[in-house]
Amino acid sequence: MLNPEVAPGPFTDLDRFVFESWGYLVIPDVLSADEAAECYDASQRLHAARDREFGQIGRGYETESCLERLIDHPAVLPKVRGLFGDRFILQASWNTMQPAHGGVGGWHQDGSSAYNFNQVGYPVPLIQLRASFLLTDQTEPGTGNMELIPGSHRSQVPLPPDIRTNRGDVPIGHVICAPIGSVLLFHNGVWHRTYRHDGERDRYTAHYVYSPPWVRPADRFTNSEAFLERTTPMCRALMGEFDRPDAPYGASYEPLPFE
Ligand SMILES: O=C(O)CCC(=O)C(=O)O
Repeated sequence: MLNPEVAPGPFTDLDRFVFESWGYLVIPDVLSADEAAECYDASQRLHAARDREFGQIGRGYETESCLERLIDHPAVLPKVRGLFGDRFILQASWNTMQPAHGGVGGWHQDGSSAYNFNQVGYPVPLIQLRASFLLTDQTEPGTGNMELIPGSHRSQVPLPPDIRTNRGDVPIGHVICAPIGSVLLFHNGVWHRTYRHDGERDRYTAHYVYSPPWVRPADRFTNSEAFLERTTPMCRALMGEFDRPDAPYGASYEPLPFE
């Protein structure tokens, strides 16, 4: 199926049109196969102490430098900047494992159980922009792909409850087929799920979620002091370490240190 594919780097007017129309972009060739393999090994270490079942681990960037480098990847960050402007944070980082022969996940929009984003207004506002780095090859369906419903961030009605309950198929479900090292960038309002994984090798995906700076981080209550001290100025700022972030009128957030 057609992919909303765009080039890495600068966020063009056409990228914006594609994102607004579909709710997501696919950026190929962000990581080399070697870089993706390094991140795959790091992901295995992160999940090593868990049972071998679907699960997500946060804060991998604190211990794994190859995952830290993805926080401000030059192929992706200009797209985030194009959508959010000069002030945003890394709201969370989730490293997801889907075991070999894992089934489909549940359909959902990203959001919150407390005053969910769709209560804030229509269309559902962009509050969590997720960059998903594919650490395995997903050029074929049934390889633990993500499945998204194009344009569904603009739907005035929710996905029918029976489809959600029985994890049913949707005729316009788009199983993202993309090579290892590609990035899927998507709007929180897009209905999506984990697609089935028929392969023999566990699948890992590294997700980075960006938000306006007034959103509370989800993978941490506080930042690790040790991490802040040793990381780059850009990553430090992305962890939400702004000067006077709670000064009145919201105008006091420092812009990120773009060169
Ligand atoms: O399968 C995955 O890696 C992503 C799961 C998902 O849809 C989510 O975390 O919102």
